[in-house]
Amino acid sequence: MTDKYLLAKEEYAKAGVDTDTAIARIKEIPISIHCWQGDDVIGFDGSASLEGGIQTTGNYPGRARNFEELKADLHEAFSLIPGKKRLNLHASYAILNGEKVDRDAYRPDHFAPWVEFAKEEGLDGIDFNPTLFSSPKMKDGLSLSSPDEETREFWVRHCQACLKISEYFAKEMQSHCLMNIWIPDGYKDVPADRLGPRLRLKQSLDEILSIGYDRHLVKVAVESKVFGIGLESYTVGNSEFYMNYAAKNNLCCLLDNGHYHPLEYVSDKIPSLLAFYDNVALHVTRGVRWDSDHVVTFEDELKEIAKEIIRNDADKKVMIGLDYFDASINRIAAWVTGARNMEKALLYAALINNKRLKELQDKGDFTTLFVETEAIKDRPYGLVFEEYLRQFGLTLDYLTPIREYEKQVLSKRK
Ligand code: RNT
Ligand code: ZN
Repeated sequence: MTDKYLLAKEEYAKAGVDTDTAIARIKEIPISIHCWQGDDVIGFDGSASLEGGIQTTGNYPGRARNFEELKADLHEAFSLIPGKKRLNLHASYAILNGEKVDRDAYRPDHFAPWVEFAKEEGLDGIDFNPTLFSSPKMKDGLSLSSPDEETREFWVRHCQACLKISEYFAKEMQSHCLMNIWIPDGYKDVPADRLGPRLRLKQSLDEILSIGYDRHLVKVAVESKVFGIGLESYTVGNSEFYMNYAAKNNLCCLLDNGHYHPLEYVSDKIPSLLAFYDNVALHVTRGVRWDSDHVVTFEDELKEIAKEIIRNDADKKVMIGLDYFDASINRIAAWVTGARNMEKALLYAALINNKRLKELQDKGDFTTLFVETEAIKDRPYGLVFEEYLRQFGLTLDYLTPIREYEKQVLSKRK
């Protein structure tokens, strides 16, 4: 313990908050780190360009081009991120070793090297995502909602294969696997039929789930979206569609905070879902004017999201994953900055005397509530975060080791 920390501890004690308890609490909350920040969402199996209405911009040198490089970069990032970590993989990161196999025939053994890596890194678990974009098997930009039966069935089989792979991850890691389904399906212009595609998506999801899976091992989530680039007028899997599908089929909703109207807040949606669901999954990102997937910064909405998790004791109910991809800055710095900010926000929320603030609200003492809420912003949470880092052998400076890695490794990738 440093003197700085002891000073902070005293300050927080005055507000009725025990900083040691807050630190211990945050240590137990895993963050699922997305593999796709390392290579601009390209993967190892599909087309070299990113499709499906999402975009990475920038051409910062050093992109990971294969499993070995991505693994090394993730290792570097993990070494600088404190706390419990999980690995979030996409199916397009299968390790095929030259085998000619389509996405509908992927097997657990194509991911065995990832399991080995996750165990070596001491990760808490692996989460998984079927990849229904950047593929010649998409037809007119559609997958599970395609009117072309062959296309639709291909993607149903892909998701079924992913369920098996998810079960494999859960068994190997002895921790559940969150399998999240997101599809880009939609239309650039006003459609002539809005219901048909949704009924086909519903049928596809029914068919995927019909193969059965162990619900203790695999938690299936569905991720809605409002629009994508080139798909501005209509999205098949919108919020109402998936929320109802999840409720009726006992699945989990995944909220990506880039996937709503800019004046809609995911922080406000979390408690609504907690009133009905055992779990809520998140893709934490930062949309700037659109779903731009900028690196997560320590901004107000991130703090509000963290507060909803912490003050509702939803540490185990809300499954936190990151989802951003910035190719304009050092990709490892992007990973580490976003992940540290997520943890810092959780710690910030755990350093609030939430019980007292709730009481003030219920008593109707909005003046005291307002003044005390403002006072929180001046407390030395940074010093507590520094102590949290120290307990993992880390410091605030993560750029120096990243620059060194850049010099030794990334700059040599030509
Ligand atoms: C796209 C969704 C989706 C993807 C990842 C790569 O808008 O957010 O989650 O970002 O699956
Ligand atoms: Zn997402």
